[in-house]
Amino acid sequence: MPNSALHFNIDSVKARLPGRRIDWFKSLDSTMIEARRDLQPGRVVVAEEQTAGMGRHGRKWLSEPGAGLYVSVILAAKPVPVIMLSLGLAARRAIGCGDIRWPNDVLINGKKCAGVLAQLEADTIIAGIGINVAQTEFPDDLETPATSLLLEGVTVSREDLLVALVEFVDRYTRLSSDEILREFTNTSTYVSGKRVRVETGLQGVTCGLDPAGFLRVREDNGTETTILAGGVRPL
Ligand code: BT5
Repeated sequence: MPNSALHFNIDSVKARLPGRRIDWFKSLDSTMIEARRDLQPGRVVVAEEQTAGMGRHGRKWLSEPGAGLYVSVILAAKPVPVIMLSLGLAARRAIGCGDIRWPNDVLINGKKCAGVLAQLEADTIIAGIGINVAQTEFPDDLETPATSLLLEGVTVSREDLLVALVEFVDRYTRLSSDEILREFTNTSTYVSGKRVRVETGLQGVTCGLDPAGFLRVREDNGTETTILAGGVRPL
């Protein structure tokens, strides 16, 4: 187990985010489940480990104790697709490098080091963000090869990363839709000119975002489709 597991200094995080409600847990099933217990906008739920970490569409998120950042932030509701993009941007900015695979996986050298899940709950959105920080290995049967910041030579404490993440989530979720779409388009190599396969099986070249933040894909026969659900994989 990485040393940082023994020393997560939640007090230093709270001191740097004064006035912010941050609930830290040694172990949770999922920060998404704990967040649902009290949907106070702005509340941050963090766990050292998750025993039932969630991915999208019922998938699982590996949440090794002390090796990653497992966070949920409660947001006042906004249009979901654009919020999804803003959360990917926030995670990438907190990490300080990487590409974003639409809608919001952060990849470093083509490997996934952060994932985002957003759930609508009453009139809020629970934004769940997982960042791989200090893992030294991953199973090889994951959908996309995985990596951690440590494996990629990015050195950052989980405390600094959490403070940056909360600040960037605040900043990006306050931007207008146009600003988010512009920044996402400038940041992600997946927005245009990338040959991809969509989870539905459709294949083509990406050709921009629609005004709601959905990805457009042009098939070889010229048909353009808006991808409303499911991820994309490079071909
Ligand atoms: C995601 O799902 O990428 C969203 C992950 C969100 C995790 C956070 S942690 C805090 C909060 N509380 C939770 O319970 N969840 C959120 P998706 O795109 O469906 O990716 C899941 C897939 O990625 C899995 O099916 C695996 O193949 C792979 N995977 C699982 N754990 C991984 C990890 N730690 N790093 C990289 N890939 C992983």
